[in-house]
Amino acid sequence: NVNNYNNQQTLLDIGYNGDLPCFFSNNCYQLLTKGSYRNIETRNWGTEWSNSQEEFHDDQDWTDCSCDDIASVHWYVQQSWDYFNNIHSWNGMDGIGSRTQVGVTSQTDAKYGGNLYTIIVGGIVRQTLDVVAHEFTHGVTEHSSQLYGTDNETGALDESFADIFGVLTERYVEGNMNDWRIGEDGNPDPDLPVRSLQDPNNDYFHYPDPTDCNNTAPGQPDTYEGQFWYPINTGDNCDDGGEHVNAGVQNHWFYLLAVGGSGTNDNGWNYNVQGIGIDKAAKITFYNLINHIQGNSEYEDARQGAIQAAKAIYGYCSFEHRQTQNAWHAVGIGDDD
Ligand SMILES: [Ca+2]
Ligand SMILES: [Ca+2]
Ligand SMILES: [Ca+2]
Ligand SMILES: [Ca+2]
Ligand SMILES: [Zn+2]
Repeated sequence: NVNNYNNQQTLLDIGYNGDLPCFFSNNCYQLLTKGSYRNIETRNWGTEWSNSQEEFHDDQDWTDCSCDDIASVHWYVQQSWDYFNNIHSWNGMDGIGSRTQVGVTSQTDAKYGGNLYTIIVGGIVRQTLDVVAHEFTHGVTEHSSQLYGTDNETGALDESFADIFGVLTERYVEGNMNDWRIGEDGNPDPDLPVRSLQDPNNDYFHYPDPTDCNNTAPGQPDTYEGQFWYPINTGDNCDDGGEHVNAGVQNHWFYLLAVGGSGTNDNGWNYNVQGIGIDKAAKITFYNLINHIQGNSEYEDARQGAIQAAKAIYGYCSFEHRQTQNAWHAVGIGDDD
């Protein structure tokens, strides 16, 4: 696993002199980070936080023991915290630095546990940086916009913000954008989901088909109500109204806004987006999440909020404003500029 803490020695050498900085008391280090802004505790998950076991080690080099995996997860959450704090001045999940609790389990799983600020992750294939950062972002969406726990189009926006900031956190750590996928470092397990912001229609999606949980969905849409769009509120579903499926629309909007692209979408609309760069696209996306998105927002609201964000940050009729509008047009929502 190339993203394991054990194999991140170069990065750690730069940032932490080879050590994972942790809380120290009674001659023991604990997977608890209470620095000037990070506030994270990681435990071996039981059935709930109160019966989960704390993890201790005799020094700050956690690579020489079976605690390597749990230490890696703790480090990923530190990186997620740092990304939001250092790039967006957002401290922790709620912006005011409340404790994030991380439970590491032997089950293959990755989820955000709701209003207890808890991430639960397990199985080496899910213990990867972008997946952990995705779950951390659910904590941010819950406490900033009340998005977490919603379904249908609103749930799709929640999943999309988590995918976008998951990918951006991995980029923040690696220093450049190597990959627009999320979940790829846990593979080659063929049953686990991998989503691509660049190419949502790809064949490595591996998510249950909302209309038939025994089958795998063929891919995600890159166009609103286009190919692979899950028709919300029709029939059975096993994905809260196709929220992981329909996330592809905003995911691809972000990609096009960042790097640009031209072509014809599933509606037959011609589009031409000039990329404004990943950093500016991230700034617009975060501003939208914090200031405009609400617990009942749908795709049209996400479009309007992003355009408002681009105008607020870069000015009316700025290049960034126009490309934000063009990128939504490209994914099938609204006119171009
Ligand atoms: Ca050691
Ligand atoms: Ca949901
Ligand atoms: Ca990735
Ligand atoms: Ca990767
Ligand atoms: Zn999610």
